[in-house]
Amino acid sequence: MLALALGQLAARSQLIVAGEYFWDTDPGAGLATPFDVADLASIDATVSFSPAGLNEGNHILGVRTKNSIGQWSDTDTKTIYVHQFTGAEYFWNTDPGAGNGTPAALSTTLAEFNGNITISTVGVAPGNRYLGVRTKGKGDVWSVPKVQKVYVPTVYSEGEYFWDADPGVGNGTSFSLAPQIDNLDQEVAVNSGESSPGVHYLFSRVRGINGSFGTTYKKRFYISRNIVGGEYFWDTDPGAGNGTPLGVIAVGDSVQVCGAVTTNGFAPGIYWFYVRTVSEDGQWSHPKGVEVTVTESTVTVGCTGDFDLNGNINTSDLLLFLGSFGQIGICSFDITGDYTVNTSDLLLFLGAFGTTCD
Ligand SMILES: [Ca+2]
Ligand SMILES: [Ca+2]
Repeated sequence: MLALALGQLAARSQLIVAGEYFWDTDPGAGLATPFDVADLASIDATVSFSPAGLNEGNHILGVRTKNSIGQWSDTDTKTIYVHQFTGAEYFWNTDPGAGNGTPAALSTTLAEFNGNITISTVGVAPGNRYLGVRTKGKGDVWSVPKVQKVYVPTVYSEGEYFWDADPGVGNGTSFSLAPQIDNLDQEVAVNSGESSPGVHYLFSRVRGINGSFGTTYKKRFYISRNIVGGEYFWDTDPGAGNGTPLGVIAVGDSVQVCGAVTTNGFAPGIYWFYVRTVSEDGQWSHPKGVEVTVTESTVTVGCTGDFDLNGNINTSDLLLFLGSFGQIGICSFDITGDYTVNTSDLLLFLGAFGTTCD
């Protein structure tokens, strides 16, 4: 479409109520192609004139207006070069030569070409790129390409990850992403596979369509061990696995340990008591020690069933025992060593009832 400002036609004092235009040949006042005008004393607007049907080349455009008392203005004429477009093409970055670009469908074949053409970025690396467009006119002559810088955004669509050791770019475990531009916001499921317990590093990197993998990101993970046992020793480390075993009730990140440790036979003084645990994969922890001061004592040491440690197995012990009867997974009041307080413990307790510790 052609658009002209009509300010120059506002030469009448009367209200303008109509307008018309023609190309090349004047059909006579009132017989040309009408256009809408505002009912005003002057025209200061932009009106579009269709060049449909015109051949490429110079054409004369005639325009006139009519006032409220039916008088037509003088005809204003203007010579305009009308293009006829017969094709268009585009290219990225490097001009392959006229006629060798990617063909583009034209939305118009007429006049000033300002229509839309669809440009594909398939195969174009993200970043600032040069897009060249040219059109073909009368006689299939190509125009000089119009080249402009275009930012092709990164559209992330895939990535890869690996644990600990980089297998090389493109050799990680791949994952797909919903296409997203510039900023990523998506959760990705990661398989820890056969990773052994302990510290591991998870690496990941992503790439956009037509792009290469970018920065590799690193994240530290700790895959926990299950503790399955433990041992203790006094003062001198006999070596991992050579201590006195601990009774472990439950396995996991932490454990409950049963059993009593005696200092019977120790001379008064300061000792160090150490404990360490072992995990399911056979890894021993570093021993952890506490200082223990052993003093002379006349306190009677309890025996089986003497829960209140007073040297006698009697009703007060029975009451304590019954308070935990039926419980599972505890150390106290369990006599049989199965960490459960039940009838079998009761029978052993009753067998000792009324006796005195040696
Ligand atoms: Ca007692
Ligand atoms: Ca028991």
